[in-house]
Amino acid sequence: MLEKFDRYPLTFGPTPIEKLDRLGKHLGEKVEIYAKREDCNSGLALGGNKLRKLEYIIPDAIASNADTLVSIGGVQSNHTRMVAAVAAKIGMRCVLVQESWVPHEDAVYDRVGNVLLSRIMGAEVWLIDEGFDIGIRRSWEQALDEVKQRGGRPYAIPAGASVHKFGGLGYVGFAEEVREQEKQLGFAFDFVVVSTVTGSTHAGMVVGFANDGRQQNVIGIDASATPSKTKAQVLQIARHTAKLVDLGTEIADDDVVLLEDYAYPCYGIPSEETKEAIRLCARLEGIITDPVYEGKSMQGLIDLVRKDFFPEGSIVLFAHLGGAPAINGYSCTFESG
Ligand code: 5PA
Repeated sequence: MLEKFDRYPLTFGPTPIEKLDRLGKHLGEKVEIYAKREDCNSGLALGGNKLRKLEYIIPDAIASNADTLVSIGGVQSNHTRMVAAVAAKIGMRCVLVQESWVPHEDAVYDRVGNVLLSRIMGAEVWLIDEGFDIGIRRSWEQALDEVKQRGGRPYAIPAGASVHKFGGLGYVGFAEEVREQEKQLGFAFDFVVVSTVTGSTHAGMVVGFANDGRQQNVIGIDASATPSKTKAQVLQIARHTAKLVDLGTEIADDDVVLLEDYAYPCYGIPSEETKEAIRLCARLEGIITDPVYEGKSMQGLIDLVRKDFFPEGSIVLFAHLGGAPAINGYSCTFESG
């Protein structure tokens, strides 16, 4: 579905799929659990889901003759870290607007983890005191204006690379890759569990899996705590992306399955249950999930298995999208492990 689009390679290639045997056993062997390791997808600054998206965006940035990538996220945004890494890799400058999306407690929250890595990679980091919102932000538009005023040529990448015209393509590719891997594995996954905030990861999967009618088996776990806005954005990106790739069928409202029960108390703050899920996955599998995104989708996966949401014998694929560097901003949360 993606042959006609330019792609700038930023990842190692297809990401590994591995079985989470001990987690599956711990949960009573009712389902088989696998993880697709998008968190191990690249040598660029610890990798993660944004690189699949950026692979289809960077050719447009280069063609536009830009010299500066300008993007936005929270203080511990993984996305802005990935934009900083890509800017370094392709030889562009990088300006990052990092807003106070999370009411955090750690004293070093704005010094460690993702923001630390972005600074090391040479990005200009603007810390802005504004709250969480996945939409287009004034601070980002101001950064774009400022780059122009300085004589630079900015290229705009929205939050999570999501509402960019090509933002949904990368995760269409994920679905195609899973289909290929299923042929080698000799079975198909019944469900895919994915963490959803700005929406293009989930939206791309919906379009990619719609190709064989499995779009409603993509189970989005909302981590934004603003689920109606997030769901609307997933739908909008999925519909736009479906047209781009000539899917040939319409995306219906109920093709986007977004579960709202795990984002509490708010974006970026883990509940007790999220922390338990992070510990359980780490202690049974040695896999690190973070308090903002994958900790919540892992919590959702565990709870859904316990609640028998998945029919007995289902084969479930957990999309591990990365995000571990942010855990450095949560040292108080885990000071006793
Ligand atoms: C993010 C997003 P979407 O934004 O495409 O819905 O992806 C959700 C998601 N897992 C899931 C990880 C590790 C993520 O980083 N991160 C954002 C960021 O600024 O880092 C866009 C919010």
